[in-house]
Amino acid sequence: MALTLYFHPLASFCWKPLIALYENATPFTPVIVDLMDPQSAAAFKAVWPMAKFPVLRDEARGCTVAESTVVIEYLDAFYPGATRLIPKDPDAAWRARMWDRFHDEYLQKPMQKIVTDRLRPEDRRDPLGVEEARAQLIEAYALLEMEMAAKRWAVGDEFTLADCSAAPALFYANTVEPLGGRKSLSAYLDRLMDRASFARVLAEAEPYFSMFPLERKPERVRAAGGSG
Ligand SMILES: N[C@@H](CCC(=O)N[C@@H](CS)C(=O)NCC(=O)O)C(=O)O
Repeated sequence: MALTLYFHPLASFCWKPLIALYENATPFTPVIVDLMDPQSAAAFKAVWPMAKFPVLRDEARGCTVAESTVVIEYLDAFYPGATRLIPKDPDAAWRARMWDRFHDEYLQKPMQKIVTDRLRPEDRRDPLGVEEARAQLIEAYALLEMEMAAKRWAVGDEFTLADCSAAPALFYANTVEPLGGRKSLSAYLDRLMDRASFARVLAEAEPYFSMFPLERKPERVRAAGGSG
């Protein structure tokens, strides 16, 4: 098989390309990287010395593709399927890229800050940084609640790159800082969880949820409640 994805099933950034691959039933070989295992970590570093996942290796084209957004751009360009993750329409394309950046910068990163702070030794934690990260999430929720009031997907009617990034970002953000009564955003998260590609990612990640370092573990429960 030409494509290999290096990833970990619990790692939020890795869910982005997994969703993209499942959307288009693109064949690939999954390689789970365990950074705690010296052999697995060394093998991964030989592919990508930064040792950050996800990373896609395309043997057929001789390319190593890092960064979750770029992996999706690459798949859309060289292994396109029925779901065009980067829309053909230039106006929809910049919107997809803008919301992808928004989800990564203002949801994923603050969520990651809150989670990784818990992995630090207790006397080296960063309470102010965590407080700022929570404030950032709440600010992003407020904007997205307005944005999603009239939209099905992040850019409108079509599922795109921006939804691949929203899914893990919102799912984990909701675990560390619940969406609360934000109806449009909760309904959007429910739609994402109902999407077959993301439902598969969640089902495959579920056995690892107990490894999540916060007391409140991720759960596959509807954010808005009911049938949505
Ligand atoms: N900007 C990168 C972020 C990748 C990233 O932070 N990956 C995390 C997992 S979600 C990782 O590799 N963590 C392992 C580590 O930092 O040692 C992307 O979009 O791919």
